[in-house]
Amino acid sequence: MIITVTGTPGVGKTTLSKLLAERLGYEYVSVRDFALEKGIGESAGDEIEIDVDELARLASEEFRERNVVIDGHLSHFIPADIVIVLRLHPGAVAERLKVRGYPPKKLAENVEAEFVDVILVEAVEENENVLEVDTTGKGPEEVLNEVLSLLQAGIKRRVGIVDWSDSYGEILPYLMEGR
Ligand code: DAT
Repeated sequence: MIITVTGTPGVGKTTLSKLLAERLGYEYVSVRDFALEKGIGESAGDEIEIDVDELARLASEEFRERNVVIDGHLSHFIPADIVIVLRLHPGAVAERLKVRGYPPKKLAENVEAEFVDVILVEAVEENENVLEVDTTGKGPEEVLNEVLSLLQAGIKRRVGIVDWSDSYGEILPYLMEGR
């Protein structure tokens, strides 16, 4: 079983993926580490650029017979049994990325991406089985329990559960600062 955990940077993918892998007894895999190990990631400053077609091909080959939770904002390009898309209010994304020291332009790009559902849209284009989970105001254990309940109930698709349009006024200063 391959479960991928995706979402905008800062939404809590790594935190959830590790908890979920531990609870299910699955292996935890980071897309970044996998890509570097396989030589399909190219360094671009502090980030890496990954060839997503190669990522999908090599990950399918590698994890076909294994139980894994794969963490990364490109993980939804990997063929999976279930894709979990974590969502977080864009204002909260901005706060987390500020704490992480993101420069204004990169921060604004990611806040805007969360605002307009970029990763959710990509995920539903790639896979039927997408579970969207709103993490706003929820601690890691609460998010974990929500995901476990959905998996245990056998729910394979749940999308369209958030609407960030009301947050525009709040995120506008970040967008302006990143121009
Ligand atoms: P990502 O992997 O999506 O970039 P992360 O797991 O590294 O995100 O989390 C980003 C920061 O937010 C990190 O300091 C841990 C914190 N965090 C993660 N999940 C959280 C939650 N549900 N509630 C509060 N803080 C959380």
